[in-house]
Amino acid sequence: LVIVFGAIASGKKSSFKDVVIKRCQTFLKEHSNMARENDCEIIWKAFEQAYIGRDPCDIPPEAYDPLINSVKQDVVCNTMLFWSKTKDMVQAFTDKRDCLVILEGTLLGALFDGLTWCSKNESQETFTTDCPSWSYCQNNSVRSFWNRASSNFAATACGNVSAMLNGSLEAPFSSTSTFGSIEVKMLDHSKVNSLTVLLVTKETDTTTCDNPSFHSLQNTLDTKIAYKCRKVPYSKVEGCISDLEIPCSDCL
Ligand code: JS2
Repeated sequence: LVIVFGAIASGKKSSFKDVVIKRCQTFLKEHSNMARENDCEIIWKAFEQAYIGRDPCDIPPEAYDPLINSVKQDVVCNTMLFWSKTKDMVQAFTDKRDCLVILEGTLLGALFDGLTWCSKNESQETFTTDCPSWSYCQNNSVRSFWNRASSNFAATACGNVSAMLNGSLEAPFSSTSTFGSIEVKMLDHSKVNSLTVLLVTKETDTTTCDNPSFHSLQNTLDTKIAYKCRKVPYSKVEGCISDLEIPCSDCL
């Protein structure tokens, strides 16, 4: 029974590890210029050391520093896109275009997007179920990863960056969101010239660039970084998701 259990347990762990390693190998195949500087096994070991054998509510973001340092990816200035409450649309839009890159479109983000993981004290196992939920505790393994990865993504941003926000919400910007509480604050004015809010609005939406929540965004943003905002019709973004022939410049 122990052998069988061991096989199932190791199968469970290797199935999670297999998913991550497979994503890593696929990404490096699709971005062959990165293959020389990135080793999937080294990246996996740097990731696993952050949470294995630890209380799943005692994983601070800095536990992932070795992982951040193990992934080598040059950023392309003027392409970085942040987002909030627009995940599905943003991922659909950026999935097939390289003019705008989101965190989940980088090697680090692509490896763990949509996954759940944790361990526990004294264990060598990775669990993918019964892990603390996002809001159960501040320093859980998944939330600390996205906070640390988001902080790093914003800190490396350069040139003119954008943020796709949801014009169907009464307050498209929230200072407690990952975008508002981490990424806006990490933008470095010595590298970033401007932040443009792309406010995606449906015909029935009444939210505009004068929305009060954007005052909070501007108060959070470094005053040396130019702030811009413009409305983008949802129908336009949708059109560009379905027709890849439309150039980026005509989409936003
Ligand atoms: C991705 C996940 C998961 O700018 C964006 C991204 O860079 C992201 O890292 O942080 C920003 C979005 O977070 P925010 O502002 O809190 O928006 P949201 O829609 O309320 O939350 C989306 C979840 C963000 C963190 N996150 N990001 N892929 O699998 C994933 N899981 C979580 N929890």
